Amino acid sequence: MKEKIKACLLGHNIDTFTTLSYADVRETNSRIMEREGFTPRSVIIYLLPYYAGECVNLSRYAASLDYHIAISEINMALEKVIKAEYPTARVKGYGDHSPIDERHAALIGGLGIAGDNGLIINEKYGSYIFIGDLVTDIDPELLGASVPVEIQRCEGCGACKRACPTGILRGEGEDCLSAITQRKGELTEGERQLMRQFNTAWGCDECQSSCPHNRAPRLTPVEFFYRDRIPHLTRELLDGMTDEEFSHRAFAWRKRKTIERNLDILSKKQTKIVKKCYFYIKTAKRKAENEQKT
Ligand code: B12
Ligand code: SF4
Ligand code: SF4
Repeated sequence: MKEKIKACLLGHNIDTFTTLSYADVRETNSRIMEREGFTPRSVIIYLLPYYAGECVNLSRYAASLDYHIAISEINMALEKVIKAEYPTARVKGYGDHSPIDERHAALIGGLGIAGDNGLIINEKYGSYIFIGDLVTDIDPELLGASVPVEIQRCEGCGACKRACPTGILRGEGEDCLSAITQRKGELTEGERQLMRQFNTAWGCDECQSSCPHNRAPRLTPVEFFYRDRIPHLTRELLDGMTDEEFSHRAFAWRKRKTIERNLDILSKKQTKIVKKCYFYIKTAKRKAENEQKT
């Protein structure tokens, strides 16, 4: 069965996965499985690399279409493979709102090491990966479940902590800049300034771009992340999106108002730059004219 799972994931260009016994993972929300109505016995956990190039004013993950779409496509394919072998099996796929601690499962599955920035770092793809998982009621032995490995940590070089704009990684700040950009409603002037300073309309990558494990990031082989990619989001692009197109973006879950607010915050920075440029041009012109006169 594990070979079939591997072939299915490789069909989606995913080469990093493992299977674990549910007894070995850390359940963080038992109500999810109660609602599903089956006893979880095993888990498939995989990494989805997403680095597809650099961005201007969006974090790297947010330039691509919403990764939840990719994860649910993959989970559906995995479910098909499992059901073909075990037609009565109960299966449920997740990505984010899982009954288990996904990062912990990826770590004990040996898929990466724990970074001091709170992220999983994979040997091949660095931290530019998402985690997807599928819970089943199949006997873990039948899925070839791995024995959990000891969790490895990064070398603790401190670069992510130094680079963190809000200081939350140093235990100083109140919130993560990524969370600030995703918050609805009014932001404080300090928060708006941070967004301008780090030129982000959605998310934050500072603790990732500063990490030595991401120095030469490998481009994702997953085609999904290149589809309709927007490295530089403008108000024109956003306004031109139909509601259907908008709903596929990573920033859609907070509705249009939030991302519009963020772009407005950044546009104030551009207006400032343009004003500054005009000021310098004017001063230079005046200086030249004065020099000609004398
Ligand atoms: C909510 C959430 C966020 C929140 C809170 C982040 C956090 N660290 O908990 C915000 C919006 C800030 C966020 C930001 C990002 N996220 Co996020 N996020 C999640 C989500 C959906 C749930 C995490 C959670 O709340 N767990 C429950 C809490 C209680 O568990 P915990 O982790 O043990 O919480 C402790 C610590 O995290 C810490 N803590 C709480 N808040 C914060 C905030 C920060 C910044 C830090 C460092 C620590 C911290 O205190 C908690 C109690 O001890 C997970 C998916 C998942 N299921 O894990 C993705 C997930 C962790 N996020 C992911 C990503 C990619 C990001 C960003 C890189 C996106 C971006 N470019 O902006 C940033 C990175 C920020 C960072 N350095 O962690 C990926 C990480 C992949 C990887 N390589 O490990 C995940 C696993 C999603 C996925 N399916 O792949 N995220
Ligand atoms: S920047 Fe250094 S301390 Fe931070 S996650 Fe990367 S290796 Fe670890
Ligand atoms: S995403 Fe940005 S603000 Fe959040 S922990 Fe990383 S560097 Fe700090």
